[in-house]
Amino acid sequence: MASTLKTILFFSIFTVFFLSRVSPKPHPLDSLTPSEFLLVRAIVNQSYPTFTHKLSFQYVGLEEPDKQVVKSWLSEPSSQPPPRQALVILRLNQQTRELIVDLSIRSVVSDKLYSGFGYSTVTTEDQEAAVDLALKHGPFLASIRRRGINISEIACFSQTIGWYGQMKTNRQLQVKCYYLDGTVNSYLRPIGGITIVADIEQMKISKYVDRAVIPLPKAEGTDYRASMITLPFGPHFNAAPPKPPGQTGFKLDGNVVSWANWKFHLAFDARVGPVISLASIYDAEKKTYRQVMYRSYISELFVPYQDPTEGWYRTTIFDSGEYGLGNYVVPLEPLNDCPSGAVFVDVYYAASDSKPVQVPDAMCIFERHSGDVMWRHSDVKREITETRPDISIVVRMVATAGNYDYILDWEFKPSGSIKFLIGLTGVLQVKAVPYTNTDQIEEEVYGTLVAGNTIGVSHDHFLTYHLDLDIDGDANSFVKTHLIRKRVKDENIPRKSYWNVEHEIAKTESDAKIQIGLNPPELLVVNPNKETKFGNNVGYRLVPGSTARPLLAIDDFPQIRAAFTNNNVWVTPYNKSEKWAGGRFVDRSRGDDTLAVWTKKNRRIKNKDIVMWYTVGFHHVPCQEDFPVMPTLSVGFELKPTNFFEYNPVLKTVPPQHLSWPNCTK
Ligand SMILES: *[C@@H]1O[C@H](CO)[C@@H](O)[C@H](O)[C@H]1NC(C)=O
Ligand SMILES: *[C@@H]1O[C@H](CO)[C@@H](O)[C@H](O)[C@H]1NC(C)=O
Ligand SMILES: *[C@@H]1O[C@H](CO)[C@@H](O)[C@H](O)[C@H]1NC(C)=O
Ligand SMILES: [Cu+2]
Repeated sequence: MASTLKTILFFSIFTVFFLSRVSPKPHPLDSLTPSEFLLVRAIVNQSYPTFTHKLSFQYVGLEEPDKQVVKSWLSEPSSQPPPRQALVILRLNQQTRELIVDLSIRSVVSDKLYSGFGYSTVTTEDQEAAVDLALKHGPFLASIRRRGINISEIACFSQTIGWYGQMKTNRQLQVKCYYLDGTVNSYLRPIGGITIVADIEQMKISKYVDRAVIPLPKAEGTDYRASMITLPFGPHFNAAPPKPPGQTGFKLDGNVVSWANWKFHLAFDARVGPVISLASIYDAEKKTYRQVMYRSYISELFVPYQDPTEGWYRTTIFDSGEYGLGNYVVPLEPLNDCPSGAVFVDVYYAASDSKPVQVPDAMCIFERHSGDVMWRHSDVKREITETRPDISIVVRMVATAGNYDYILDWEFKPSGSIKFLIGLTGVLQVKAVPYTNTDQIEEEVYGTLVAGNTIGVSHDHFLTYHLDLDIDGDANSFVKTHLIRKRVKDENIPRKSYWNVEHEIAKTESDAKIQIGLNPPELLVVNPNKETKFGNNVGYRLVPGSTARPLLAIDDFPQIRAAFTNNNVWVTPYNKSEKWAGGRFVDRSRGDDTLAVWTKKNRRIKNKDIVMWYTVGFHHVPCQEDFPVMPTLSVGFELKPTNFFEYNPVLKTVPPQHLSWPNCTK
């Protein structure tokens, strides 16, 4: 991350004068640096020189050290950090290889040919190759002529195609084309009626069908640039008052963020985007930092479209496993994407030649003054009022997955809560139809007519979070607190019923597969070996947000591949290799390496190092307001301390000193 680089630069200039101030030590969980990507490239090239091999780096990321190694380093940070290693997935001479490259001894320490089903994330080059093949394909050019449109105004994008029971699955991508000609919105004028599938290994079009000429949706009304929108329009906003200088409120030491009572490590990965590790919270009573979350990230993002026709049925996307959520990262715009006082960090990922690609201002960290109340009370006579504003720290990244923009927030509150928020905005995936009014529609159209000749196709978003909680240590249990209706037994009491709680400790993985319905049990991760003064096990509770589950048939191919969404919650014993809920090789996968398959072993999870997987799901029926760019739709969930502290951990916070409130009228 650039902040590290800048800091290193700063300190190296001044080292001569301030020898005691050393640059922040590299942390074992830091993302790979630009020089490390280049080193990976050089080391791999020694084994497979590019002039004799056809070689492409599909993924390069940190091979994380074993948890115990990281933890023992943490307990003695002056000791030698574990060796830096990279996990590298190569496409080499039309085969997939998984390498572990040790950067400290500069050699490949493991090199395995992968012979299972599925392929790694597609690269930009793969995607461009598919588009190039389409744009050079004679029949496609003929289709364009047939429609009387201008080839130079066409923008094509490629998409993964899934798996539908075929015995043989080559690396193929489908290509969807759109017309610009008067719009800058590349996703709203689909050229309908055409199916194009490209084989990106054989480098040829493997399927081409032009079924019908369908009217093009109009360019009019698709623009979203302020410069093209007639103002004045809608509500006017005053610029937020600038933050007084020096009020970022948090400290960044290398990639470790400290703020209020929180401390955590921030990293970035091409496949999953932001990775927040080693989140711990200072307990003022115990005068120590206590572990909460070892590692958290979005392990998969599944977006199945609900149009089963020839041109659309393949569109069931796994954004993390097929493309890399981190590969979608975009620079954030100060003040609009992140508020004043935000600190921006740059990130790097590897291109298909393992050269580092820099994305400036890719993540921001800021203190959020939400305007909400953290806690308050007025006494009965209204003589005492104590109130504290809710202030938190947020880490944000935006992933622009082609048409969609996902705003991904990690929010840490002084009360101990961690909130995971997802904001959905951007442009719908739309389909061209002959209709300009719903009263003309007599067939199933699989979505909503959101504009003339334009169906916003119905779909879902399922985000599966990997939440490796380590509450006060590794050995944890998963507890379901059921709320049970009971009858009153005492005949002298006129009340007939009440509810009370029954705790159930999950023994094995099967006990921890949860579908959240009405009145769900409270779901906790506790440390069964640590109690509060009053004898409760210390824990954290999952407060679910949107809990939609898949509506696809369980035996439908996309759902077999996405079986990890069949439950809202799963718990597994910690296993460093089980990182990605959809499996390692998701493109064209067959569902044989998902969370749903791993948990069939029904391993013991009681009083063990465990990982919780939570899927935030929602169904999206598009509406006209989603056109041409949708207003942000927010969903999320929360992890909340539950008997973790002895009492309200923010009782003793003092109200902030309100130096000036420029826009507060009293
Ligand atoms: C790979 O190594 C060969 C020599 O073995 C060298 O000629 C070539 O430039 C190297 N390529 C890269 C990308 O480092
Ligand atoms: C096609 O589009 C290109 C680029 O926008 C433009 O220069 C050209 O004049 C167009 N041709 C026709 C026949 O409209
Ligand atoms: C760890 O995960 C890998 C990949 O799923 C699996 O092959 C291995 O058996 C697992 N180890 C244990 C102890 O479950
Ligand atoms: Cu959507």
